[in-house]
Amino acid sequence: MSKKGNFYIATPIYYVNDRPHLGHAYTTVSADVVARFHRMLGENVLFLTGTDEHGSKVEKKAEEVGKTPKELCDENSGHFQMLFDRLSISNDDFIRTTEDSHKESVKIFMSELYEKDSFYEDRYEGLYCTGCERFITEKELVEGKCPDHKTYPEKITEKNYFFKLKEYLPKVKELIARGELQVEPESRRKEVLGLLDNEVLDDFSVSRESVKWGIPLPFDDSQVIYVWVEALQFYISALGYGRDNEKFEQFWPVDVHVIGKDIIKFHAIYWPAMLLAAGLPLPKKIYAHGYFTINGDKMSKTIGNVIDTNDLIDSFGTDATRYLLLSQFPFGQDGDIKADKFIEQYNADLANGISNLLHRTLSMTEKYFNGITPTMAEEEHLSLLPGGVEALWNNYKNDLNELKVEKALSHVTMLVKVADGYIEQTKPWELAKEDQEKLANVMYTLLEFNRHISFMLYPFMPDTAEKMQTALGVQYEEHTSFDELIKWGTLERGTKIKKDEPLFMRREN
Ligand code: ME8
Repeated sequence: MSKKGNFYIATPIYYVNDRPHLGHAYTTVSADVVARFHRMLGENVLFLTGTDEHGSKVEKKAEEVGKTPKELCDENSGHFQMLFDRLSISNDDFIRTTEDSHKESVKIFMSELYEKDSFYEDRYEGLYCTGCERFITEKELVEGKCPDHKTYPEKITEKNYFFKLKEYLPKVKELIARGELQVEPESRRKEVLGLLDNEVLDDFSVSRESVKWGIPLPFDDSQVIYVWVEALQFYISALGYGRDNEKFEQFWPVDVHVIGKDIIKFHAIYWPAMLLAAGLPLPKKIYAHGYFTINGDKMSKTIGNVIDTNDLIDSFGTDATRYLLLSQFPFGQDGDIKADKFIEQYNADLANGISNLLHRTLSMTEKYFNGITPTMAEEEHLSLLPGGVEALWNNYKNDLNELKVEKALSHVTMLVKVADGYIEQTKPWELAKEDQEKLANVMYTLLEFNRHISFMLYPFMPDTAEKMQTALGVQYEEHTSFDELIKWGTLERGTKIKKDEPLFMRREN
């Protein structure tokens, strides 16, 4: 494929105080879809994820379970990496903030801000929620507790260095309002602009005196860098910031940060302000997706409805897990994961849908044309698909460019339905008795439908897409351009198909 420019996408780096959960899988699979789509467009993609390993949350958990922080980090970071492998995440690198290279870049960045006079020293007295890894105000508390973690915050009095956030807020606001720094979806942009309008944000502390598990401040080693301040810098330390600027020059600014809505303030306000202070370009886009519930309830250990992603993969396989996760509700909104309907949906969309369509198509090609893709005499007029596949591809492409992940996936389901309807309408088994030429057109059209489905599926279900292409005898050449690949009628006539086991077998409840 010809390279058309760079595309850098990153997920948050996840805390290692525990093993990964479904929320981490959701964000990472979604970002993987976008990364794979951009590779399909022929772009030079850099896709990063990783683990956020310092701070009091990890320090405390390690103490609780009788391990050193590093032991806990190694163990849980390993669980993240294993899970992402099992989910076919195509990340180009996996960054751990305990790596020396990250520490080195962070020290360089912090020294830079120090030299630019962006910090000042002060004593701080306040409430700290370890679960959130942030200071929390009295106003935010519900019955004295953090509303998210249902725990009492700690009262902290210590010497800290502060970042002059307020100096940069007008500029951040202006850039977001002008759309130069895109914050999406619109509801999140409004939320961020609201925060900036109400002037509720104060300078924030960039260091902690009482925490030991972290990176020391380069200009005062009695303090470690506040975990959020350090974690955000992963997006540039991973590019070799300050160490080897070649990759940094090539990929910064990031094209999109894909995050959950819980951490929008850090990404859309604090991070841009820190970059402005350092004189660096800002991210092009920050996209915050919604939070999900499971069968209508908040996913929680107390309710006992926590779904282990590994169990889902054991039971449905990698690609079906990816499909089930992404097809539930519009990306960007809050939604419900209807786990009690997984089997029903798996049977309807995957076993009876995608898998059955391919299997029927291949069986009929074997039966009527000895397994050879027939020559099409004339192009079929597809009344079921106004505008043809071209229009569908345009919508698919626009949706993925706008990160409407679930909407792009719905075009694939739609195309399967169109193809099923086409079989019912044309009845190949009747044509086989009376009209060979028409039968050849119909079978070619069906095979070509399956080829398009396979390519549309690729970002979502890469292994299934590959199996479909092997079955159809399609060679996916590196040099094939996206425009070529989405054209109608490029399936080669005379190709031998390879019918194998169905892609997805029906499952009993
Ligand atoms: O915040 N629904 O890490 P974290 C959807 N280390 N997504 C969810 C979710 C849910 N119910 N629960 C979690 C951190 N997520 C920091 C980030 S980045 C420089 C540092 C996802 O382990 C979502 O992406 O708490 C959310 O933003 C992320 O997990 C939080 O992961």
